[in-house]
Amino acid sequence: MAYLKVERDDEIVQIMIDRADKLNAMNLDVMDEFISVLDTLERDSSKVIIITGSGQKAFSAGADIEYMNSIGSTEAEKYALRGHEVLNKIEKLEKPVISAINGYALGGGCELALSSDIRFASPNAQLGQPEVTLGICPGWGGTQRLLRIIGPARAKDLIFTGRKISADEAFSMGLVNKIFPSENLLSETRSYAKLIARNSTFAIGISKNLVNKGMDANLDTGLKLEIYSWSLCFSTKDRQERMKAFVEKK
Ligand code: CO8
Repeated sequence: MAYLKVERDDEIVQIMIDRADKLNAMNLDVMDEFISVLDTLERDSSKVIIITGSGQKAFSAGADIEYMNSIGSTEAEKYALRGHEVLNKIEKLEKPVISAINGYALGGGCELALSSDIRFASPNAQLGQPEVTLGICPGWGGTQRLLRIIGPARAKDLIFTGRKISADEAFSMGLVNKIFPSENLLSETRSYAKLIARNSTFAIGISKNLVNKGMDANLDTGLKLEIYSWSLCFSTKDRQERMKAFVEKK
Protein backbone atom coordinates (compact mmCIF):
# COMPACT_ATOMS: atom_id res chain seq x y z
CA MET A 1 0.00 0.00 0.00
CA ALA A 2 1.22 3.47 -0.85
CA TYR A 3 -0.36 5.48 1.97
CA LEU A 4 -1.27 3.15 4.83
CA LYS A 5 1.28 1.27 6.89
CA VAL A 6 -0.40 -1.67 8.59
CA GLU A 7 1.38 -3.49 11.43
CA ARG A 8 0.15 -6.48 13.41
CA ASP A 9 1.22 -7.32 16.92
CA ASP A 10 -0.74 -10.41 18.00
CA GLU A 11 -4.34 -9.33 17.94
CA ILE A 12 -3.65 -5.59 17.78
CA VAL A 13 -3.53 -3.96 14.36
CA GLN A 14 -2.05 -0.50 13.88
CA ILE A 15 -2.97 1.50 10.79
CA MET A 16 -0.69 4.47 10.20
CA ILE A 17 -1.54 7.06 7.56
CA ASP A 18 1.84 7.47 5.93
CA ARG A 19 1.79 10.75 4.08
CA ALA A 20 3.72 12.93 6.52
CA ASP A 21 4.91 15.40 3.84
CA LYS A 22 1.23 16.44 3.41
CA LEU A 23 0.45 16.12 7.12
CA ASN A 24 -1.34 12.84 6.36
CA ALA A 25 -4.08 14.57 4.35
CA MET A 26 -6.44 11.99 2.91
CA ASN A 27 -6.87 11.78 -0.85
CA LEU A 28 -9.03 9.21 -2.67
CA ASP A 29 -6.20 6.67 -2.69
CA VAL A 30 -5.96 6.86 1.11
CA MET A 31 -9.73 6.25 1.29
CA ASP A 32 -9.48 3.25 -1.08
CA GLU A 33 -6.67 1.75 0.97
CA PHE A 34 -8.72 2.21 4.16
CA ILE A 35 -11.65 0.34 2.56
CA SER A 36 -9.42 -2.54 1.58
CA VAL A 37 -7.80 -2.81 5.06
CA LEU A 38 -11.15 -2.52 6.84
CA ASP A 39 -12.68 -5.23 4.62
CA THR A 40 -9.94 -7.58 5.84
CA LEU A 41 -10.29 -6.51 9.47
CA GLU A 42 -14.02 -7.27 9.36
CA ARG A 43 -13.20 -10.93 8.75
CA ASP A 44 -9.86 -11.67 10.39
CA SER A 45 -8.93 -12.58 13.97
CA SER A 46 -7.72 -9.11 14.98
CA LYS A 47 -9.25 -7.78 18.20
CA VAL A 48 -8.42 -4.08 18.49
CA ILE A 49 -7.50 -1.53 15.82
CA ILE A 50 -5.33 1.55 16.37
CA ILE A 51 -5.29 4.42 13.87
CA THR A 52 -2.53 7.02 13.92
CA GLY A 53 -0.55 9.32 11.65
CA SER A 54 3.09 9.16 10.62
CA GLY A 55 5.57 11.82 11.68
CA GLN A 56 5.54 14.08 14.72
CA LYS A 57 3.15 16.73 13.45
CA ALA A 58 -0.16 15.27 12.38
CA PHE A 59 -2.73 12.56 12.87
CA SER A 60 -4.34 13.89 9.70
CA ALA A 61 -4.82 17.45 8.43
CA GLY A 62 -8.04 16.30 6.77
CA ALA A 63 -9.27 15.97 3.23
CA ASP A 64 -6.82 16.84 0.48
CA ILE A 65 -7.31 20.56 -0.19
CA GLU A 66 -5.23 20.46 -3.36
CA TYR A 67 -7.60 17.81 -4.75
CA MET A 68 -10.73 19.63 -3.52
CA ASN A 69 -9.47 22.79 -5.22
CA SER A 70 -9.69 20.98 -8.55
CA ILE A 71 -13.18 19.47 -8.34
CA GLY A 72 -16.84 20.42 -8.68
CA SER A 73 -20.02 19.20 -6.98
CA THR A 74 -20.21 15.81 -8.75
CA GLU A 75 -16.70 14.74 -7.75
CA ALA A 76 -17.23 16.30 -4.28
CA GLU A 77 -20.24 14.04 -3.76
CA LYS A 78 -18.18 10.98 -4.74
CA TYR A 79 -15.37 12.09 -2.41
CA ALA A 80 -17.82 12.62 0.46
CA LEU A 81 -19.47 9.24 -0.18
CA ARG A 82 -16.12 7.48 -0.18
CA GLY A 83 -15.19 9.21 3.09
CA HIS A 84 -18.50 8.22 4.65
CA GLU A 85 -17.99 4.63 3.51
CA VAL A 86 -14.67 4.51 5.38
CA LEU A 87 -15.94 6.18 8.55
CA ASN A 88 -19.15 4.12 8.64
CA LYS A 89 -17.08 0.95 8.30
CA ILE A 90 -14.96 2.03 11.27
CA GLU A 91 -18.04 2.84 13.33
CA LYS A 92 -19.77 -0.43 12.42
CA LEU A 93 -16.70 -2.65 12.76
CA GLU A 94 -17.50 -5.06 15.58
CA LYS A 95 -14.10 -4.43 17.14
CA PRO A 96 -12.89 -1.41 19.11
CA VAL A 97 -11.06 1.25 17.11
CA ILE A 98 -8.77 3.66 18.96
CA SER A 99 -7.41 6.84 17.41
CA ALA A 100 -3.99 7.86 18.71
CA ILE A 101 -3.99 11.57 17.82
CA ASN A 102 -0.34 12.57 17.53
CA GLY A 103 -0.72 16.15 16.25
CA TYR A 104 -3.19 17.94 13.99
CA ALA A 105 -6.59 16.27 13.58
CA LEU A 106 -8.41 18.76 11.40
CA GLY A 107 -11.51 18.54 9.22
CA GLY A 108 -11.66 15.00 7.83
CA GLY A 109 -8.83 14.08 10.22
CA CYS A 110 -10.96 15.04 13.20
CA GLU A 111 -13.92 13.24 11.61
CA LEU A 112 -11.81 10.09 11.23
CA ALA A 113 -11.06 10.26 14.96
CA LEU A 114 -14.75 10.88 15.71
CA SER A 115 -15.69 7.63 14.01
CA SER A 116 -13.36 5.74 16.39
CA ASP A 117 -14.57 4.42 19.71
CA ILE A 118 -11.79 5.85 21.87
CA ARG A 119 -9.54 8.85 21.29
CA PHE A 120 -6.16 9.30 22.96
CA ALA A 121 -4.04 12.36 22.23
CA SER A 122 -0.54 13.71 22.71
CA PRO A 123 -0.15 17.17 24.32
CA ASN A 124 0.71 18.73 20.92
CA ALA A 125 -2.56 17.52 19.35
CA GLN A 126 -4.80 20.17 17.84
CA LEU A 127 -8.31 19.24 16.84
CA GLY A 128 -10.84 21.21 14.85
CA GLN A 129 -13.34 21.46 12.03
CA PRO A 130 -11.93 24.32 9.93
CA GLU A 131 -14.11 23.56 6.87
CA VAL A 132 -16.03 26.86 6.97
CA THR A 133 -12.74 28.72 6.54
CA LEU A 134 -12.56 26.99 3.14
CA GLY A 135 -16.18 27.70 2.19
CA ILE A 136 -17.50 24.20 2.88
CA CYS A 137 -19.29 22.55 5.77
CA PRO A 138 -17.89 19.43 7.46
CA GLY A 139 -18.52 16.62 4.98
CA TRP A 140 -17.36 13.39 6.57
CA GLY A 141 -19.88 13.19 9.40
CA GLY A 142 -18.48 16.05 11.51
CA THR A 143 -21.81 17.79 12.03
CA GLN A 144 -23.47 14.57 13.15
CA ARG A 145 -20.81 12.72 15.16
CA LEU A 146 -19.41 15.84 16.88
CA LEU A 147 -22.94 16.71 17.94
CA ARG A 148 -23.43 13.28 19.46
CA ILE A 149 -20.06 13.25 21.25
CA ILE A 150 -19.82 16.80 22.67
CA GLY A 151 -23.36 18.15 22.28
CA PRO A 152 -24.84 20.78 19.95
CA ALA A 153 -23.52 23.95 21.63
CA ARG A 154 -19.90 22.81 21.64
CA ALA A 155 -20.19 21.28 18.17
CA LYS A 156 -21.51 24.57 16.79
CA ASP A 157 -18.74 26.52 18.56
CA LEU A 158 -16.07 24.40 16.83
CA ILE A 159 -17.81 24.30 13.44
CA PHE A 160 -18.79 28.00 13.25
CA THR A 161 -15.39 29.32 14.35
CA GLY A 162 -13.25 26.67 12.66
CA ARG A 163 -10.84 27.17 15.57
CA LYS A 164 -8.24 24.61 16.54
CA ILE A 165 -8.45 23.37 20.10
CA SER A 166 -5.66 21.99 22.25
CA ALA A 167 -5.55 18.44 23.59
CA ASP A 168 -6.44 19.85 27.04
CA GLU A 169 -9.55 21.63 25.74
CA ALA A 170 -10.56 18.54 23.74
CA PHE A 171 -10.17 16.48 26.91
CA SER A 172 -12.27 18.93 28.92
CA MET A 173 -15.04 18.60 26.31
CA GLY A 174 -14.94 14.81 26.38
CA LEU A 175 -13.64 14.79 22.83
CA VAL A 176 -10.52 12.85 23.81
CA ASN A 177 -10.49 10.16 26.50
CA LYS A 178 -6.95 10.70 27.74
CA ILE A 179 -3.72 12.58 27.02
CA PHE A 180 -0.37 10.78 27.05
CA PRO A 181 3.14 12.27 26.61
CA SER A 182 4.02 12.25 22.90
CA GLU A 183 6.80 9.68 23.30
CA ASN A 184 4.43 7.27 25.10
CA LEU A 185 1.25 7.80 23.08
CA LEU A 186 1.58 4.69 20.95
CA SER A 187 2.93 2.40 23.67
CA GLU A 188 0.18 3.50 26.09
CA THR A 189 -2.43 3.04 23.36
CA ARG A 190 -1.11 -0.46 22.68
CA SER A 191 -1.16 -1.35 26.40
CA TYR A 192 -4.76 -0.17 26.57
CA ALA A 193 -5.61 -2.17 23.44
CA LYS A 194 -4.09 -5.28 25.06
CA LEU A 195 -6.31 -4.74 28.10
CA ILE A 196 -9.35 -4.85 25.80
CA ALA A 197 -8.00 -7.76 23.75
CA ARG A 198 -8.11 -10.06 26.80
CA ASN A 199 -11.90 -9.78 26.85
CA SER A 200 -14.53 -11.44 24.70
CA THR A 201 -14.44 -10.05 21.16
CA PHE A 202 -18.04 -11.11 20.61
CA ALA A 203 -19.27 -9.38 23.77
CA ILE A 204 -17.27 -6.24 22.99
CA GLY A 205 -18.61 -6.12 19.41
CA ILE A 206 -22.15 -6.45 20.65
CA SER A 207 -21.57 -3.80 23.33
CA LYS A 208 -20.14 -1.38 20.75
CA ASN A 209 -23.16 -1.91 18.56
CA LEU A 210 -25.54 -1.36 21.47
CA VAL A 211 -23.92 1.90 22.55
CA ASN A 212 -23.87 3.17 18.95
CA LYS A 213 -27.48 2.18 18.30
CA GLY A 214 -28.52 3.57 21.68
CA MET A 215 -27.38 7.06 20.70
CA ASP A 216 -30.17 7.23 18.12
CA ALA A 217 -32.81 5.09 19.82
CA ASN A 218 -35.22 5.94 22.61
CA LEU A 219 -34.45 4.37 26.00
CA ASP A 220 -37.12 1.70 25.71
CA THR A 221 -35.84 0.51 22.31
CA GLY A 222 -32.23 0.63 23.50
CA LEU A 223 -33.01 -1.43 26.58
CA LYS A 224 -34.95 -4.02 24.56
CA LEU A 225 -32.04 -4.32 22.15
CA GLU A 226 -29.78 -4.88 25.13
CA ILE A 227 -31.93 -7.77 26.41
CA TYR A 228 -31.84 -9.58 23.04
CA SER A 229 -28.12 -8.97 22.58
CA TRP A 230 -27.35 -10.07 26.12
CA SER A 231 -29.21 -13.34 25.69
CA LEU A 232 -27.48 -13.92 22.35
CA CYS A 233 -24.14 -13.91 24.19
CA PHE A 234 -25.27 -17.08 25.97
CA SER A 235 -25.11 -18.98 22.68
CA THR A 236 -21.32 -18.63 22.35
CA LYS A 237 -18.70 -21.17 23.34
CA ASP A 238 -16.53 -18.27 24.49
CA ARG A 239 -19.14 -17.31 27.11
CA GLN A 240 -19.41 -20.91 28.31
CA GLU A 241 -15.63 -21.25 28.67
CA ARG A 242 -15.22 -17.92 30.45
CA MET A 243 -18.00 -18.59 32.97
CA LYS A 244 -16.92 -22.21 33.51
CA ALA A 245 -13.35 -21.05 34.18
CA PHE A 246 -14.66 -18.62 36.80
CA VAL A 247 -16.88 -21.20 38.50
CA GLU A 248 -14.05 -23.77 38.52
CA LYS A 249 -11.72 -21.07 39.89
CA LYS A 250 -9.27 -21.45 36.98
N1 CO8 B 1 -4.62 18.88 2.15
C1 CO8 B 1 -3.56 18.85 1.33
N2 CO8 B 1 -2.31 19.23 1.73
C2 CO8 B 1 -2.16 19.65 3.01
C3 CO8 B 1 -3.24 19.69 3.92
C4 CO8 B 1 -4.52 19.26 3.45
N3 CO8 B 1 -5.58 19.20 4.25
N4 CO8 B 1 -2.77 20.15 5.10
C5 CO8 B 1 -1.47 20.38 4.93
N5 CO8 B 1 -1.08 20.09 3.68
C6 CO8 B 1 0.25 20.18 3.07
C7 CO8 B 1 0.68 21.60 2.82
O1 CO8 B 1 0.15 22.07 1.62
C8 CO8 B 1 2.18 21.43 2.82
O2 CO8 B 1 2.58 20.87 1.59
P1 CO8 B 1 3.89 21.43 0.81
O3 CO8 B 1 5.01 21.24 1.79
O4 CO8 B 1 3.99 20.59 -0.41
O5 CO8 B 1 3.63 22.88 0.56
C9 CO8 B 1 2.44 20.39 3.88
O6 CO8 B 1 1.20 19.69 4.02
C10 CO8 B 1 2.80 20.97 5.22
O7 CO8 B 1 1.80 21.88 5.60
P2 CO8 B 1 2.09 23.39 6.07
O8 CO8 B 1 3.34 23.89 5.41
O9 CO8 B 1 0.85 24.19 5.87
O10 CO8 B 1 2.39 23.14 7.62
P3 CO8 B 1 2.21 24.21 8.80
O11 CO8 B 1 2.86 23.61 9.98
O12 CO8 B 1 2.63 25.57 8.38
O13 CO8 B 1 0.62 24.28 9.05
C11 CO8 B 1 -1.58 23.35 9.36
C12 CO8 B 1 -0.06 23.15 9.54
C13 CO8 B 1 -2.06 24.46 10.31
C14 CO8 B 1 -2.24 22.04 9.73
C15 CO8 B 1 -1.88 23.74 7.89
O14 CO8 B 1 -1.23 22.82 7.02
C16 CO8 B 1 -3.34 23.71 7.56
O15 CO8 B 1 -4.08 24.61 7.95
N6 CO8 B 1 -3.78 22.67 6.82
C17 CO8 B 1 -5.16 22.55 6.38
C18 CO8 B 1 -6.02 22.04 7.49
C19 CO8 B 1 -7.47 22.03 7.06
O16 CO8 B 1 -8.07 23.05 6.76
N7 CO8 B 1 -8.08 20.83 7.05
C20 CO8 B 1 -9.45 20.66 6.69
C21 CO8 B 1 -9.56 20.35 5.25
S1 CO8 B 1 -11.26 20.30 4.74
C22 CO8 B 1 -11.76 18.73 5.16
O17 CO8 B 1 -11.05 17.99 5.76
C23 CO8 B 1 -13.13 18.37 4.74
C24 CO8 B 1 -13.52 16.97 5.19
C25 CO8 B 1 -14.80 16.57 4.55
C26 CO8 B 1 -14.61 16.33 3.07
C27 CO8 B 1 -15.85 16.02 2.42
C28 CO8 B 1 -15.61 15.67 0.95
C29 CO8 B 1 -16.33 16.58 0.03
